[in-house]
Amino acid sequence: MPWCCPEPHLELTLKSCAGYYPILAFKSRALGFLNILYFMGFATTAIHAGQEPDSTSGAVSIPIYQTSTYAQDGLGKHKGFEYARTSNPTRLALERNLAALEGAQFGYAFASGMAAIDATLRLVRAGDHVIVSDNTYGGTNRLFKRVLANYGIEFEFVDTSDVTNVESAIKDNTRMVFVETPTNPVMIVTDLKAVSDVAHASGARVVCDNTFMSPYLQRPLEFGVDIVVHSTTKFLNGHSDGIGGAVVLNNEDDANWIAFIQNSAGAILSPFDSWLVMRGTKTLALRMEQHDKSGRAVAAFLEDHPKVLKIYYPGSKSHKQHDLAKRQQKGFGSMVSFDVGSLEAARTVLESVKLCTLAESLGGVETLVCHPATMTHASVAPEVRERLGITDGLVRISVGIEDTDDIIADIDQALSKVGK
Ligand code: P1T
Repeated sequence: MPWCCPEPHLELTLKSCAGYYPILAFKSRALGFLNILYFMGFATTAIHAGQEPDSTSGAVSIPIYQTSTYAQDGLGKHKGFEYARTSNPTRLALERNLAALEGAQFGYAFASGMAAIDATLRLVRAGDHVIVSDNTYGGTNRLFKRVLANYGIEFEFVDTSDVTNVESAIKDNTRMVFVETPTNPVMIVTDLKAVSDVAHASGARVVCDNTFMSPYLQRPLEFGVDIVVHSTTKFLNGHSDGIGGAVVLNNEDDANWIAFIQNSAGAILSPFDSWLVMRGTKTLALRMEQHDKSGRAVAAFLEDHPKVLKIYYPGSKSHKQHDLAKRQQKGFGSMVSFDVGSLEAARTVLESVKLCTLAESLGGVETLVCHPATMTHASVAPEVRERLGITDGLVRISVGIEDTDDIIADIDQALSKVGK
């Protein structure tokens, strides 16, 4: 699929001004569209967007500009950078890269996925109403219900997989619809185009947490979504060695406000962590292909396994929204959840794995297993967990990129211990 550049002539400007990269890079934040490569594929964009060789040394890998401030030539005379909370060349290179990967004009990198979501919610105010997918990452639910609700924002949690629920929840003061798709951990899929149409008809913005898919497998802006948020901690970084988050979007007014919040509240991604995420995105296309391949294989193995009561994977034909996932996503990814019926059985699986690691988080090269009810979703009310299917017997796997057969053999031997 071609990647469009709204202002093709600026491609030339970018190349001819390469020697002035930091200044140009700074301007690109304001101009936005410079960060979109012209007619390039995803892997090429991932490797090159925002990655012009360093103007001073020619370094092919963007240097880690480990500085808090920048020397100025005179009052009001500087090279586009004044203070590193506001802007940093390494972070800016990543922001341009992430924006390009989602097909957006503007990108902002934050200290964590939660910081990115928190900054995005600063687009609404006290008295506003926000509709949220009833299954999200537990930390998102906690931030909305236990923190932001104290500041007069009204949150309403609905099953966004049925667009009529969104439609009937909309009120005069609805300003945002926040969806996660597929959801963490029970993999509910929301129709991004349908929800965007309904929300836009009443003037509300749509935000999508695209962490589980990464832009390689799903690009929500193409379906009308206004803002994409990520925990870059996951597939974008891909190596389980940094916490980070991102907000990408096209609306210039909203982008200016996100930049203002980023600078005012200061939850920025450090230069080193920005560099780590850029190192990760360069191999995103390759990694996601392998994640997707092994995710499908693990899901197929679990689906037929006698000790597994239920699996949650949009790639499975038994998944209620398999057809929607097929239309909206380029693949199904590597997040698979399955129910083994009891806490005892789940504990056996989680404590018997040898290659897989029992840990929170996901999206890294190594396979991780976790117990959502007591780990990632412990902050969600027990009755809500029960209703969503986050039972004591639910196990979640983030399938890594080790050899597929080795991953399956490990899960197989762990499942064989259940009931013994
Ligand atoms: O951990 P952090 O970088 O702040 O990202 C938060 C977050 C946001 N959105 C989704 C969909 C997530 O899954 C997460 C973090 N999730 C885990 C740590 C987890 O193990 O599920």
